[in-house]
Amino acid sequence: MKRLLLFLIVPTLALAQGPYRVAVNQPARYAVQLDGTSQYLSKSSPSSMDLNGSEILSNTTWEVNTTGWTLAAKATRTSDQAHGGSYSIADTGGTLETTWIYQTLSPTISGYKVTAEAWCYVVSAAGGRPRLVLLDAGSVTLAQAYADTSKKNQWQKVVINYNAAVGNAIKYFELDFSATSGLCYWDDPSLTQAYDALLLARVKRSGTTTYRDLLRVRAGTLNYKLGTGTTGENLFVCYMHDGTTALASNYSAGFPYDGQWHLWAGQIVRTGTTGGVSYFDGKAGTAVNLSTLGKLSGADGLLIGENSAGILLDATVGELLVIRFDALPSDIASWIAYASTQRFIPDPPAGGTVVLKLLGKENSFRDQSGTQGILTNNGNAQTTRY
Ligand SMILES: [Ca+2]
Repeated sequence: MKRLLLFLIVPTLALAQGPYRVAVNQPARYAVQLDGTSQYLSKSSPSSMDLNGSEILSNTTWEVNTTGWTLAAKATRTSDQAHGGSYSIADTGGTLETTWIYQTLSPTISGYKVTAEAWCYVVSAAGGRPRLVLLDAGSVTLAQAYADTSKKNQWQKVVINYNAAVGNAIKYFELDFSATSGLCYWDDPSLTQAYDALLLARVKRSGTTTYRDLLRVRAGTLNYKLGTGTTGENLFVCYMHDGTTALASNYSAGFPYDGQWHLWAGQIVRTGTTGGVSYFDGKAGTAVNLSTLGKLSGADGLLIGENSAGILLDATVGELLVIRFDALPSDIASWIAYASTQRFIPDPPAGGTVVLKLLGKENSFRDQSGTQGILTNNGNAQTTRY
């Protein structure tokens, strides 16, 4: 009789829960416990965490020649200055037609988002500014960005993030310097795809509130912190770094170090002005502008729970995912809210490609190539099943 009752009760309970659980604070199935003193996970050469595609431009160093580029009369290859290597291109101010340096893109670039950038060294500028510009086949300006002429005699990065999926095709990548007079140098131009990205982590933490890095990809490209040590110790920060500029997207309502499981998410969209958003248990923080963020590629090492300076995280880490998209779905906030109520982080939304997946069970990760690479378990961190 007891057995019969169980048969009756168990399915009834399951049905009562419905197809979707609505509770937050769902535990991870497995999790890695990091003690904050000796334990972290690492991999020296993740096969790919790249949130940019390969370089589209040719001959981006000008170390040997200027092949592939059209230089107007006032643009000259020189070894007087260089951002990378020994050579750059000097540009003296003048009319547009006398100062441009451009590369014609073949095929034209369309159907996805791009990051365009170049390094500029301003010596002097009167009546104008050095400019990076993307043009269509009719030489109509699609997007442009200027060097800051108040920053003299130093290299600065000029960045454009442009959505060629909804805008016109890019035909020309151009640097110029319309001014009455002046001198600047250009070096290391770049044009790459700019993937959107979504980071998700199921983590619980209690006790200390000092900020610690959850995920760091060395070479300063992608950084995911728990809290911040500067303005309150209780923030969740999705912190992105392109090697030059750091931009933080804060969820500042106060992260409770309450020993409960919480789902944290951060989105990276570089086009537009509201692309950086952090989420805590499905609730969105204030959006920030990431449009000046340059390339996020260049990963040469992966750290989970360590900041590369030996500062370690004290937390229990369940799932950790980084998903990239050609374009993040517009309804991503509702998907994150849904994910925050699930026992396991659900499959990525349509169009997403998982570039990092940490499973606490295996201390392993899966990258975008589908191969699974075992992380080095420093300090013998223990895995727990919940
Ligand atoms: Ca160079």
